Amino acid sequence: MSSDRDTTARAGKQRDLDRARVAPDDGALTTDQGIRVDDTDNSLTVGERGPSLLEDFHLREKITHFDHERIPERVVHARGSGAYGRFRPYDDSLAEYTAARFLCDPSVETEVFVRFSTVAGSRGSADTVRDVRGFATKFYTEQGNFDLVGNNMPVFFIQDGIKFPDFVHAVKPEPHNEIPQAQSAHDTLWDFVQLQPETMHMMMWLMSDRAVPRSYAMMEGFGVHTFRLVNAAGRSTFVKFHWKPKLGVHSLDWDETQKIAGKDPDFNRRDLWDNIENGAYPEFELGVQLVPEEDEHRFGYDLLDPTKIIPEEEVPVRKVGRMVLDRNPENFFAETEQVAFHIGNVVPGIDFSDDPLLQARLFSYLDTQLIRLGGPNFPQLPVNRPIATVRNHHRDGYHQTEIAQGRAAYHPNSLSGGCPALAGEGAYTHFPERVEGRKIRKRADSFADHYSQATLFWNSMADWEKGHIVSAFQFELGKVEHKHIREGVVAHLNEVDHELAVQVAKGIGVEPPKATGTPNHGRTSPALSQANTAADSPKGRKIAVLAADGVDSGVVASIGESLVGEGAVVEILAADDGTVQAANGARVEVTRRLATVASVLYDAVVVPGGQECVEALAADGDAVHFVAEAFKHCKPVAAHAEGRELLEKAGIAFTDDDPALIVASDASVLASRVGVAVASHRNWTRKKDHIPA
Ligand code: HDE
Repeated sequence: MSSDRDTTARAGKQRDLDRARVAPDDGALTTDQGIRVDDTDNSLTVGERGPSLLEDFHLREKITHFDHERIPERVVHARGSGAYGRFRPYDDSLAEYTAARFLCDPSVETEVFVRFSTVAGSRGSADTVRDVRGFATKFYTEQGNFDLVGNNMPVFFIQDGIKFPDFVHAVKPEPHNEIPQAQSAHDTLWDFVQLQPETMHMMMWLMSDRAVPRSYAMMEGFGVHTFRLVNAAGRSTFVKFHWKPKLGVHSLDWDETQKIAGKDPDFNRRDLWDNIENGAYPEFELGVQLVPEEDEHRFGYDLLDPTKIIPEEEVPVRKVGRMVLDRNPENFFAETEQVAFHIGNVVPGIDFSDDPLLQARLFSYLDTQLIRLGGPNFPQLPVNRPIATVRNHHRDGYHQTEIAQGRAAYHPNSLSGGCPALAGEGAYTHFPERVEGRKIRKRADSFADHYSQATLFWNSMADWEKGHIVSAFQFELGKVEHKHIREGVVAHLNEVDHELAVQVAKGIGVEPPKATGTPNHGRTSPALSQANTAADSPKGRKIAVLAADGVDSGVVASIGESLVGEGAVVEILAADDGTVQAANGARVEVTRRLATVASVLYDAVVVPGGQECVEALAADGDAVHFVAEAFKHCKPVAAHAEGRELLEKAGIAFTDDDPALIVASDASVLASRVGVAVASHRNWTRKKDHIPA
């Protein structure tokens, strides 16, 4: 392994970005033409109270630039957050399957830019809405840019890209009144669903906890479609791409998500930013499911159908490398907004399949950037520029920033010595797939099964996950005004699972189906359940410690000592900013005023002992609510000594079978139990319905 090369590769993209970085300096203010300006607060007017003059070039330029600051937001995935990072394969084992060097040379570290997003909402919408999350990665490889433009769910709503405008029109705010923002709970989406049963598998995912991730660092990513890996000898293997988060897959409580949308609409964005600033870097492993060409038809579903997964139990996910996100962008607009992903950006060794959704995407991504970024030169933008050298005869166009020298902008030429010459070695070669057939408009018969994998998903859920899914369907359909739409969806659910349909129907005033639809096949895929995910690290978690005068500072110290080193954040919350006086006379620094935060912004709450402190907290409605609400959202709630009294005041009943309800009189025991509980995320089976929201 060559460390010199690592440093060069690592520095490659960041060094390239340096060319565009403009640091603030202490020179004088100027216009865009470099004219020095001594007054930017007063327009040029006739006398003190007279009209403004058109000749005021500084006023005109300043206002004009401002008037043109906005560009169209993305038509989908408008709200997003980005970060830079690096990827390295574990070993060279993929060399047998692909010529893509960044996937099989462990001495190469490839820089990446990742943008996470929601799909339906506008650029300013809240982060924690029920929605799919985009997970798009740009690898700046030595062979050119490779974009893996995935989602946090492994299937999609439709099978053919020609339906995409219909689907997006249905899920976006309704056209007559532009309501609701960033919500799927409305008539047009569910109307589309009930008329288009190919959506059913994806709707199961969308109604599950996957649609409300706790953190971008705690969700899986999927390339969705079947792609191809092609090796140096030209042999193709089908592949599905996966991102597996090191922290496991964890989600928010639905009631909590709605409250966060008001308390901190930037919740996931802030989490990503803060964790990177704190050094708690999000980490993902890249996984692949490989299917030899000759096995294409051995599954009971079509590998080209994007509403199907290959269950991990059927073809294991092989982990081939690791990605770490370790650097925040410096300018949101320049980087996160202007980044342009394109599923067609592939490097030698990676190719497409004939999935009709994928094929339509190959058109859409380049097309959309032309309107969004205003012309064909967006690949020159700093965040989009490859580190591989670009040489071609493309010329001119809006926002051209390069000065292409020479006379010959055509091929072949003799005036530039024939340059750029056609690549010999290392050129991209399309896989010579053999295809033949008649031109027709017809969905393949092999795409006809819309229910059995929806059933597989349902069967694989833990009881608490099933409960959340039923509640989600009831919530969403409960907002649908047209009864026939509610009925239509229930009829489809009856084909997924009878019990599911009956439970949903009961909550939404629809007659439960009497007869079972398609019988449940009983198969499961345990990998689909979040109950089986990793839950062993408190990294990136936020723990609230409530405090008032008289607090036991030993508990505050123990919690900090045991968790901060593990990458968690501990915050001391009190009625006012400043300090509180501990029982031993020490001053304890307050991180935030209680009134500026809420329990929904934390993963766990700790109530230290100290009689005076606990009495003060018990008299403070905000503190009592904080504890009750954390308990309701199934979070670890911990009390030291007298702290228990606050929990009782909050209506919490103590049971022995709740590992996330912690009472201890020894501060270090308390701290270590909080650490374990917060790593385990939530006790989703807790009985808490009696606690008011
Ligand atoms: Fe996209 N999608 N999409 N999509 N998509 C866009 O491209 C489109 C689909 C995904 O952070 C747009 O630059 C069509 C599946 C992500 O900048 C647009 C179809 C998956 C992002 C577009 C799909 C995705 C986009 C809007 C059906 C998961 C955000 C802005 C044929 C595998 C990328 C843009 C970012 C963005 C079209 C379906 C993921 C309009 C036509 C399936 C993560 O080009």
